Amino acid sequence: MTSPTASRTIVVGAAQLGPVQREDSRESVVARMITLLHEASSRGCQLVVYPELALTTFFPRWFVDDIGEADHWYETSMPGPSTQPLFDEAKKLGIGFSLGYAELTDPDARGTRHRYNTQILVDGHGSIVGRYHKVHIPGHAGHEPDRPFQHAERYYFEPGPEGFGVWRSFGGLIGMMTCNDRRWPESYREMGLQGVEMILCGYNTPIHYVPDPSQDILQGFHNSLVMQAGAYQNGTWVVGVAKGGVEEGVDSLGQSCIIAPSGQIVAQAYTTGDELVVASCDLDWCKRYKDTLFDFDKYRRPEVYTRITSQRGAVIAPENG
Ligand code: ING
Repeated sequence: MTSPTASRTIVVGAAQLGPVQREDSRESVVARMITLLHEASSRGCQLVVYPELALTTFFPRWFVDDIGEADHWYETSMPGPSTQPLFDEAKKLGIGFSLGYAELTDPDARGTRHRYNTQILVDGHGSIVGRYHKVHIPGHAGHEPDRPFQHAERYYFEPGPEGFGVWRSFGGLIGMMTCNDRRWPESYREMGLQGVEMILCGYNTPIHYVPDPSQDILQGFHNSLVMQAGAYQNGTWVVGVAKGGVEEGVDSLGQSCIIAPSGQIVAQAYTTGDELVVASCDLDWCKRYKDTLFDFDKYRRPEVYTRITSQRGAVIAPENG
């Protein structure tokens, strides 16, 4: 138990990655991640957050008819041969990290292998203390040849069945979400109702949004809007970490940032390449919001929120009779 005066401050590094091209080996990416880890160590970080699908290029931008041809994009063990050096170096430095990757599980009881967009939380001793399977899977499931590039996440990944978790680690309550999850208020609230104090979120976000190009110019605004709102409305830190830059011809958003429970951006990337963004995060700041404005137990009215969990789509209000 920490003394009442000791602050529960975590120095966090958002380890943004620039593009990972199709031919880039996992080993070359892990080497870049270890370079960022060393910088994090020199800047006093206890926790480093890497992007979604950090180890490979964003392969859902292509469609393959036989999904087995995509198996090589997935990890079948974690750590595996290419990621063991990252685990070893982090353990040696006593730094924890969060890592996003494509997971192909072992066969389950029915012999089915599952494909998840996965994120793990590793403590400073090199142990995996949390595993999250992305809940909100955007994009499409079939080949759409007219698109300039695919976003076929619904073909390559199943939605995570477990929902959102919060883990006691780094002296606080740490949650995880991935990319499109950050656009849905339910993601933050599900963790907020578990007392979350810091949410770690990696993302790969193409600037060009094929279904509505008018949104392209707003990608940076929407990125910070949703994470700032989620942080404030749940009294939690949010760490958003991009894989940015032009990856296989697709311009992807950078703007990794660290957001306080007030909703303020306290640190932000200013490149679209490999860049470490560092902030000292006092977890006790969360109480200023959880114990006042957003005292859920005092102010929330779940008895009138029934639509939120009973409906998937909107049921449009009837014409005035
Ligand atoms: N990517 C995108 C995201 O939610 C997207 C999908 C792109 C949505 C552009 C809206 C606009 O940031 C992932 N991987 O979820």
